[in-house]
Amino acid sequence: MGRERGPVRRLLLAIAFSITPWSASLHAETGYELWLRYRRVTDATRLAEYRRVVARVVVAGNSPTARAIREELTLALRGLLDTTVSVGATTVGSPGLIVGIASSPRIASLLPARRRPPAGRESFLIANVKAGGKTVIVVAANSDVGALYGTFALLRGLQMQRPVTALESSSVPRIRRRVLDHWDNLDGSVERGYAGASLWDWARLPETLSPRYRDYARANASIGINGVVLTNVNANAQALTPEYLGKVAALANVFRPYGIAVYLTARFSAPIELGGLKTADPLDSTVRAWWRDKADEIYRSVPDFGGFLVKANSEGQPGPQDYHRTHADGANMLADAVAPHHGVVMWRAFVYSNDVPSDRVKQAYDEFTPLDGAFRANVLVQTKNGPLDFQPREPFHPLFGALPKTAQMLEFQITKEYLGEDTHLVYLAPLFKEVLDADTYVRGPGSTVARVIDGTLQGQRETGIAGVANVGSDTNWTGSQFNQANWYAFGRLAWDHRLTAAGIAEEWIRATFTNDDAAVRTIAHMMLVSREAAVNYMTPLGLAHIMGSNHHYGPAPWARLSRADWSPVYFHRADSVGVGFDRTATGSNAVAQYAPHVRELLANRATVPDSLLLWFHHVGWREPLRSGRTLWDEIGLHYQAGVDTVRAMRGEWQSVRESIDAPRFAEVDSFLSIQEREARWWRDAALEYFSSFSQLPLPPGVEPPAHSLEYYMGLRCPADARKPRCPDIP
Ligand code: GCW
Repeated sequence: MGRERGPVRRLLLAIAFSITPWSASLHAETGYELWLRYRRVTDATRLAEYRRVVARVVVAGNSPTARAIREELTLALRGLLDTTVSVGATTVGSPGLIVGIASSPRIASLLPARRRPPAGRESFLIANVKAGGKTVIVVAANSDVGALYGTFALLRGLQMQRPVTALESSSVPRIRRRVLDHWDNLDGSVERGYAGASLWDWARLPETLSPRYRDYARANASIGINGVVLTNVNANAQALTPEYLGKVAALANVFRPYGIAVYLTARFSAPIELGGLKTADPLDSTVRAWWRDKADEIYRSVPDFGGFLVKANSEGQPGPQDYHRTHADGANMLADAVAPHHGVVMWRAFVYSNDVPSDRVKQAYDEFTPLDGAFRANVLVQTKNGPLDFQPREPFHPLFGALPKTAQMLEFQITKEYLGEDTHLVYLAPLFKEVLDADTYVRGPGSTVARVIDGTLQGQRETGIAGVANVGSDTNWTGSQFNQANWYAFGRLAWDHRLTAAGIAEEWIRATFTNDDAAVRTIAHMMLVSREAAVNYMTPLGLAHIMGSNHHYGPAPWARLSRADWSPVYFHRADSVGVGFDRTATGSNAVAQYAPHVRELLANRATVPDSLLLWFHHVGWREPLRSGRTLWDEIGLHYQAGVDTVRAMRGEWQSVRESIDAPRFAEVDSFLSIQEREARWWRDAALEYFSSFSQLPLPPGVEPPAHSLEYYMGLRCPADARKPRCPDIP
């Protein structure tokens, strides 16, 4: 019977769906639409106001970008205003919204003389003016792509249901290259990707262009991302063959109207692998000629190609050091190849070697500071936010500010390799902000990482920021609904690092989920506490790198690997006395890499923040911290606080049920229950392990671990790169 019920039920469902009004089926809430969801404005007064003002829209011009703006406005206004709005290159009657180039006669005649968009190709102005006694919203820019950014800013205002008078703004990006780095392999897999296979369907390109390519470009443009590295930094030279370059060109053509340039990773040994040369020595003239020819070939198919991203002499990747040359020699060779075409080279500083008997977190600084001033003007040294590897919390990387004569890019990881991958709700804007706002003190107080990166501190003209993408072919793009917020937050902060984590969360929630004020407040609260919760249940008080090996999922503070500096035990250094890595002068002296003020702050037990304590100090289990409680008690209470926060988040999510559509509500709800279970797993495994050193009882308020240390050590997570899970964690 059960067998017969299935098809009958499916048939009934099919009938039910076929009679569902088109608008409802169009609005099935999968998360696919991201923050470009454009639902009808819920505030009746506002809806009436918008309908009154924005009845007719003119977007001048016929460039592909102008057409993209018209398409976006047609879609968005139909959804938001729930009525048909005429959107055209011209209009009969006077428009209520006009988008175009500020210097065009039509827009210039509307704008008062003083009101112009700020200088720059990407900047824009949104102004309300009166024409014929009626309000007209003008989106003015210096280029079509600026007009596109202005349009998305306007739509953001409408999605937030701001009064028309509050839509006025003007904006200019603070960082020039705002790039997503895809760690996508040519076989469709994504390194550290938790959202399904790669978006790029190489086998079907260039002929078949998935509609997702355009939706991906729209999403990026809406938050100001203007560059995409298509391929993994663990690079495959095949991406540079004529066959693949044709595919790359097809993607570039889709992205171009949205202001997005493509970049590729360059495998340093490509001249050998593809060109049949005997060497890839960057000072060898045949090698240099090979790269020049390759660059010329790329630019013939992709005239606005952005340039190369390179991981060299790191984790087994080939590089200039194979030929006893420096990173600067390698980067400059590629920079010379792309310079005639105005391309750049983004050269990663994520390097460490097993042969160097030094603290791993010191190696990038040691290798790169002697090269300051040696890089070409079109090289950006791309440095991860912290000196280790995208941990839940790290101090800022000491290279920021330490290369005054070098353009430096900041690399964040949007994909949550170390932060619960797809399921855990961890909003990363607080992490991004913590780094951007960190003060390097290299030119006195106020020398923030953000000012190093935006070029204002040390006078850099080339500026950039990269985020390792969390996007894949899952319907919801990012593996979970809330991971979308991290893509969004990265883009918004790349455009303007002064925005706040709370402000960005609010925008995202209103566009993505609901405009109900109480629900917005609750969800924003969940998001804003989530990163500290993850730090607490994974690596509190400056602990780092104690996760499971390879898949990097779940706790394994006991692990010892073939390389010392891959091993959790190397990083936490627990013993019978205490725990933590002494990076002061009595230890590895990594603190010496920071400017004097920061160095002293971190080296001194009295001034180092608790949040970085065990990163810089080996602290006795019984030593009192600021709170007056012992280190051991604080460790226990922090782990417990992490679990408690996740529990509270589950309750908060329940309280917004009425405001959220059923499918997305249920998905988030189920992921939060996974997160709570795994937060307990982290807490219990870590406390069992560390108590084997401290030999101390857990303080009151900390729940006793559910299982023995042996139990946690014996768990084997399936090492499925996409979703390692330990299903039998209680
Ligand atoms: O965090 C580590 C990852 C590697 C990655 C590497 C890097 C692309 O575990 O998967 O390789 O960083 O940033 O190069």
